[in-house]
Amino acid sequence: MASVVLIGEPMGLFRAQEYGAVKDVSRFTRSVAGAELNVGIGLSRLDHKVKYVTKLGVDPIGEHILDYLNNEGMDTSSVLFSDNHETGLMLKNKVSDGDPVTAYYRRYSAFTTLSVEEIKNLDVESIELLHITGIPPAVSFSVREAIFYLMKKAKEAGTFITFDPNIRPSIWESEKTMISVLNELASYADVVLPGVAEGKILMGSDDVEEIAHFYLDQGAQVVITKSGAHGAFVTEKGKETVNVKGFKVDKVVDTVGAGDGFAVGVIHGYLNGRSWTEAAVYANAIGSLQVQHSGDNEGLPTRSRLESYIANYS
Ligand code: KDG
Repeated sequence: MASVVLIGEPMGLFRAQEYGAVKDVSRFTRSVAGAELNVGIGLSRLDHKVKYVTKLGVDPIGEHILDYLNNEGMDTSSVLFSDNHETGLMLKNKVSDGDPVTAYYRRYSAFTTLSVEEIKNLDVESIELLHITGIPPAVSFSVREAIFYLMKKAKEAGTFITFDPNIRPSIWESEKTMISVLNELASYADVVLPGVAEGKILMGSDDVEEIAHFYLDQGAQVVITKSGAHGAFVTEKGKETVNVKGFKVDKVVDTVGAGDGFAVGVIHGYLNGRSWTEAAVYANAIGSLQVQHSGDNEGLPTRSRLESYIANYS
């Protein structure tokens, strides 16, 4: 049985093989993307039992994604299929510095048609952890409803919930809605994982203490705030904030997926009974491994790779 359930939209990812704007690129490499999928892959590589819930189109991209998930050892028994909507796509440019630009082809994707009815029987009561991010509630009203339904059901059952706001302003109908939905979803979570820049948008401050106390006051037990090169700030209810330093890397190849790697580390720490500051060390380590790769999940380590990376880091 799965110990972690994730729900999200996977996409076929086409990564540019040449520098420049995507419109000018002629060579791409195909892989897979999706924030929750990345977290699921990361946890599976660390030997956790993961169920990934999604809805795919019956098309070559959807088939490729399903094979990919199965090869990564994830439980795909709750993956659904749409007969008349396609799997989403994403293009990403190649950069020598800074964040890549992404172009989405996902507006009427198969995943956007997922409904409460289709996930009603999903077991979130007897699992150890439900991980939710802020991307699915942006893609359609029916998915938004399904995410609220699952979070409420998990909360009532006492299932541990981690939440990464993962803000994607370009796919929300308005910034106001994005802020109110994401902050409401965060109020169901035991752990909230905002970035400093996300805090600025979601609650109007980039001050780590203010961000943390906003979510603690809403009900979280711990807030772990990501601050890029400064690492992570761990604020547990009733305790002082602790800064857990980041891992320096020689060359950042691509920042996409680093936040997902970070979530993998936090969840891995929790499932292994570690303290939140120890979990943040895993999180920083995995985030730093992921930014050294151009794919969205290719840098996520196995358990032995993670342990040796941390042990040999100086
Ligand atoms: O966090 C990485 C994700 O952003 C990427 O894999 C694609 O899910 C994705 C999205 O919607 O941006």
